[in-house]
Amino acid sequence: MALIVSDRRTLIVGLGATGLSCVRHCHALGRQLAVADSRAQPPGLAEVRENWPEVDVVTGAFDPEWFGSFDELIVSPGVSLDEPAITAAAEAGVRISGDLDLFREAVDAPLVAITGSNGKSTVTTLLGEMVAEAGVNAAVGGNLGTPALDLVAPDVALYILEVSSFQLERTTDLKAEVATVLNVSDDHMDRYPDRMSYFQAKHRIFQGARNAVVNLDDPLSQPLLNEGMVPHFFGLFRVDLGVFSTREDETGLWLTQGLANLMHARELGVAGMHNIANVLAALALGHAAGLAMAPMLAAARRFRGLAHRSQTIRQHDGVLWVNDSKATNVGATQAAIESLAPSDGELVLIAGGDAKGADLSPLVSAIAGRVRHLVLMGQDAPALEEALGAGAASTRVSTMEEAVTVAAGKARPGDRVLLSPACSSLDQYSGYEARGEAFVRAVEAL
Ligand code: UMA
Ligand code: ADP
Repeated sequence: MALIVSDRRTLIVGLGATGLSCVRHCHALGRQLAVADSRAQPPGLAEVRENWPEVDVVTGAFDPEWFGSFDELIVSPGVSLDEPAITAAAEAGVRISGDLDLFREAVDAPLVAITGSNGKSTVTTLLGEMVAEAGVNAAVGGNLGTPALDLVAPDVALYILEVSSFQLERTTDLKAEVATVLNVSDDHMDRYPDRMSYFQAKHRIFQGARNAVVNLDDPLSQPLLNEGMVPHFFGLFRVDLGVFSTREDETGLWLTQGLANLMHARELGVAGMHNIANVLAALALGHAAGLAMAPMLAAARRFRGLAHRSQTIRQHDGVLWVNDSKATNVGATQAAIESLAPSDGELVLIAGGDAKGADLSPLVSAIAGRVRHLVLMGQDAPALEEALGAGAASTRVSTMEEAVTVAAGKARPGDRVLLSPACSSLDQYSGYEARGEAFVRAVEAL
């Protein structure tokens, strides 16, 4: 990368993983930099002090006057664009952007961009495995974990990025080779004034895209087609020319492309119709990106799913224990309950945490007749109890150990106990992984 010293003054807002990647990148571009973070000890502070001691890092309350003195703010996804210092800067003419705009300026290789309310990480990871199997040098990351800018390298032939609505709302023109909104259901209602704003943020993924992968089962995933954007389709039980779909015959359930059978669903290492939809999405994305079918199917057969997503932990005293800690919204929990297909109250559901302002009512029909007992924890346990209490008996608990003990007491042989919180974990844990690990530890100790 050429070092061109620039007099453009850039403020990087937020010093977590994204902020650090932006500092590294902008420093290499020779930009004049400063960093702001509202926490006293942001996670990336030591690394900046050590590697780039000349970069000013200001912690504590955001100062509108100082923010307004820059040419550009690069704002981390966790920082709301409604922060008064940011809105004031925008009104004063300061350019507001995020790491994906920097990424777009830095790379020429094609990009597959994946968003949606649920299934992003699963589809992004599976597509990464398909591409690796096809022998293409791809870089895989984004909201999945490794910030987009940390993936940039000259020999990368294809970028595959999971992108969040927070990233997209501050991205102008992603110009993806292939873009998709996998599905849309309520999430992050604490960050958006209404559903439409969340939906619109997600649809920014299609700006400048050449190919769109569309979920026929979710009208909200369908882009208002840009001129020249080529659509590719997937959907369950929607066999049609060109569509990645499923059909059932006397031998079982098939994954299909157009009118042809591709593989039996039972060859997959992931369970549940939502995961079959995820595999179809990955096939459609890979196809739109020009991958051959054989390596994609080989990778799909090998894929065993990700930890904390409907992951079977153990069978104990005839009860199956399942960790779905990554279910941080209502749609994910609905999918997990449906994929376990409980009947006649065979399920004990552990849920709760921070519901992020979501409408919990879709869970009422999901639990009806399926849930023997609800174990509720975290900040929004009372709200869950109010929304769902009529559908199943419930117990409120304060720790995961207690939740597992209560669930073990309520479950009968043949039952399943599912941790699928429908809520973010941040009221009690550092993240969904820590919550899932606490569950696994408690289940293993039974
Ligand atoms: N910060 C402030 N003020 C605020 C909020 C945050 O100063 O009001 C600072 C924090 O003090 C911290 C920094 O911003 O120092 C954190 O930045 P961040 O919250 O943007 O998080 P990063 O570490 O940069 O991680 C982000 C994504 N996090 C969020 O979007 C909240 C990560 O997704 C992503 O993996 C990473 O970039 C790399 O791209 C996580 C996530 O939870 C997994 N995403 C949400 C989701 O999946 O639902 C969207
Ligand atoms: P994301 O990255 O969008 O959060 P993940 O692949 O990590 O998605 O899965 C998160 C949760 O969403 C899982 O716990 C699972 O129960 C649920 N899930 C996965 N795929 C789907 C889907 N296609 N539709 C609905 N829920 C899903």
